[in-house]
Amino acid sequence: MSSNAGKLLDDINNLKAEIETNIKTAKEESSLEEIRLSALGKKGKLTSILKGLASLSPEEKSEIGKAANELKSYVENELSAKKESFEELYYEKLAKDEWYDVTVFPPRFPEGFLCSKERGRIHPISITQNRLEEIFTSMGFSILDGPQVETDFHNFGALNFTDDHPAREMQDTFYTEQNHLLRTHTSAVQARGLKSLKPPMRIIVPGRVFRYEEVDASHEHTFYQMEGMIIDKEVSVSHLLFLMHTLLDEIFKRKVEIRLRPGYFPFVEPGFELDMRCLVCGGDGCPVCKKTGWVEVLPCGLVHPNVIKTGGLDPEKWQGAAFGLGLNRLVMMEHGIEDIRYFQNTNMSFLTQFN
Ligand code: FA5
Repeated sequence: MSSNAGKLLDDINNLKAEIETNIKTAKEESSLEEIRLSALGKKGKLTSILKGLASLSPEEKSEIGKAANELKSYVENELSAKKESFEELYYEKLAKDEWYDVTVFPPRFPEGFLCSKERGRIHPISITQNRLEEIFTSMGFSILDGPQVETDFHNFGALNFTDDHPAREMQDTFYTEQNHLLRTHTSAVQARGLKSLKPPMRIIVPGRVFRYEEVDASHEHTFYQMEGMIIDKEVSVSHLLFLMHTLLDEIFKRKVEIRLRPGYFPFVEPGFELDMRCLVCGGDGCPVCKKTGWVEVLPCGLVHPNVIKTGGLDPEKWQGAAFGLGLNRLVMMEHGIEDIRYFQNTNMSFLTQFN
């Protein structure tokens, strides 16, 4: 190797040692880019070393070129490893500085956190939902969950809705750009339960649902329901009535006036609407019951054979009953709450009344 080539090789090795030290002693992530540019950038040190290539033989050029390429990939690897270690340090520091124990009262937040010192409360809808979960699990029901962003199939198709059913239209349903939708009812989890569990089965599905609604004293765009479904060899309307009476008796602990009337839902046959005498006005008429004295809270029915079939079961062998409780409205009846909008308006003087 000529002395010129030897010198270039030495320069490359010296540059490598220099970069190594610079990376090791770097104090912050932003200096890594400076190190890269000063070594490998267009006007960097490697470029000026490689200007000496012109005077070398083709064999020497290829040898020095190889060493330069090795240096480049070595530097890139070292820089990205150092970058990762900076990120790790950043998150370790964040976890240490911003850690606090949420179970300690009064809360001790890191400096700079703006937070009320008041103890948190359970939302009135959660209180009633928890009680209902206890009641139904004590009767052998499992609690199921499902996605809030659903497919058309689970929300409508599997529930025997025809393609032109009005509920699919934009007035009622929020659609995403990818053609998914925000589930409009907890019945969307019926098909998931039928597919994933073995009959006989008893399930409840508490959860949040969404509708493109005009909001008023008894209608929200985002509200809570609790689905109930039983699948067994022989299921009748009396099973359904027993479940609904148990539910209402346990929540209200007194006789409440109800009425059952025919109701149409494509996924049940026969279908019913269960209304409660409005407990906000005692039945005299108010904005919650729209001056009728009655509030729709608990539609229900016997599961349609098509739904059982789509769920993968033989409707000749299996029958079902289902209900879809409107949780917000039930809680309104329970506490005499005169406007559904209180539940979501984060008004502490409302929210702190319940526990
Ligand atoms: C349903 O959603 C059916 N999936 C219920 C069902 C399940 C029927 C199983 C049969 C078998 P509906 O649209 O009526 O039905 O809603 C059920 C309940 O949710 C209503 O009775 C009411 O209490 C409540 N609800 C409906 N829309 C709203 C709203 N915009 N705001 C608050 N509560 C509502």
